[in-house]
Amino acid sequence: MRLSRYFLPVLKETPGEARIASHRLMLRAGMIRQASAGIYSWLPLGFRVLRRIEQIVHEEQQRAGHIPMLMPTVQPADLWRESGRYDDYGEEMLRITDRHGRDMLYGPTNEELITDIFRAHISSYRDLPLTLYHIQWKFRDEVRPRFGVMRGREFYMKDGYTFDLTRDAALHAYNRHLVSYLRSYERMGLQAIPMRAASGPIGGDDTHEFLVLAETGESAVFYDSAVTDIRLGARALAYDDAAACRAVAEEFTRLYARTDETHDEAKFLEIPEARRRVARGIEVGQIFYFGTKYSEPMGAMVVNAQGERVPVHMGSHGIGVSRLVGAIIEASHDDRGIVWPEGVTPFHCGIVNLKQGNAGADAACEALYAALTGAGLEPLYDDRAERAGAKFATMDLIGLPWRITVGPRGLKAGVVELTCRRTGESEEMSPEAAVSRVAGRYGGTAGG
Ligand code: P5A
Repeated sequence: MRLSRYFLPVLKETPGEARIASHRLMLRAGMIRQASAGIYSWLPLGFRVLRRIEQIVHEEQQRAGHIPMLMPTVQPADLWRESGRYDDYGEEMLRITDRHGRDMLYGPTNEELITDIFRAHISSYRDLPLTLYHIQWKFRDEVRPRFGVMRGREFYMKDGYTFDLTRDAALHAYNRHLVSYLRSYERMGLQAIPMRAASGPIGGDDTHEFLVLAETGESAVFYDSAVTDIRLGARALAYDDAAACRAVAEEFTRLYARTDETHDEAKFLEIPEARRRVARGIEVGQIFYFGTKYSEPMGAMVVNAQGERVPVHMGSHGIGVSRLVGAIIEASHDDRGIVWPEGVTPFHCGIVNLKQGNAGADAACEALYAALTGAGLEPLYDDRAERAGAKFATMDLIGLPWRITVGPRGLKAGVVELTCRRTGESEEMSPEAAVSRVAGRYGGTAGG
């Protein structure tokens, strides 16, 4: 993409309404624009990051064997009357009446709708286990929408629903989700710690939230600092193997880590004092096992091997896709702007032409652009007739991991400058070396 033809409305001034870094930076970098309280348009740069996060979530869900689909945003109230949640959900639910006077709602979540689909089509244990998921906009009329996309009213969520014959099988599905979520967050350059939590309006007793540690997080968390040393890394994951999934889940949930809703001071005090941590975190996902809470009242039954009709065991599992954009920035920025992890960056590399209009510099930038594109990367070329300082400030603000700077003086010596956004370190090298260095950083993930 050439910046002269792109739509990147960066703001010079820091917007007054933004109280945390991620909100400020998303507005300044021209990623989002508020349409109404807690409701945002995703401008091109923000949309690119949202799509990359969504893509990682799709890939990891499908790697775990989960099946993508798409349900609507607007749902009939009658389904929610069957589960009993139409009244229980309260004022957070946006209720709508259509022209025929029918009660509808903008979905805050989809347990009822998926249970209705299940009961219409599945009646035998032979069709289990089944995990269906979608990534779709949700609406919750939060009392205090704030911090930009972090606590929105309209927000983008991946929500998956599991159907199993027994509690044990449903717990395998729970653990499988736990593992696939850990892997997704790691690919986004984030550490999200699973913490025992409360289930709220979704229900059930078994639930974990995934928290990214950040001072600006809305949740108070209590944990053993040793949990922050555990990583999945590149290990092979056998998603169909219940024992293997359980082992990974236990490894990550064995140590004390809880939100304030389930905090137990006596247990906390058993942690060696030097490892006790009280901090704040951003909730980027939550998994639930709630058994037959929806299947029983809604009649989602299967016939088991003994010929009996039994309610199916269910769980639901969510990732806050739009919130993650803010959470990643909260975890990765400096005074100059965003520092994107390579896994989610909107463009793989920036190209800065120090002397636009200089034939040699222009040609070298064009050649770099072609070579990077040819290597499967998406560069952003700042080809505007701006001074160098302004170009650097924009690149730093939007946070691309790598920048190649091209100027007539370097070109005379046959070199360009490659700069790492995170460390600020620069190195001179030939244009070919810069391209292969950047391409090497992205390995198999380019274009993803
Ligand atoms: C699980 C999937 C559920 O709704 N039903 C379907 C279950 N869980 S949840 O914890 O309530 O939401 C899942 C994730 O969505 C994000 N989230 C939000 N993001 C932005 N703004 C909001 N107002 C908001 N509310 C929830 C969180 O990341 C949460 O973990």
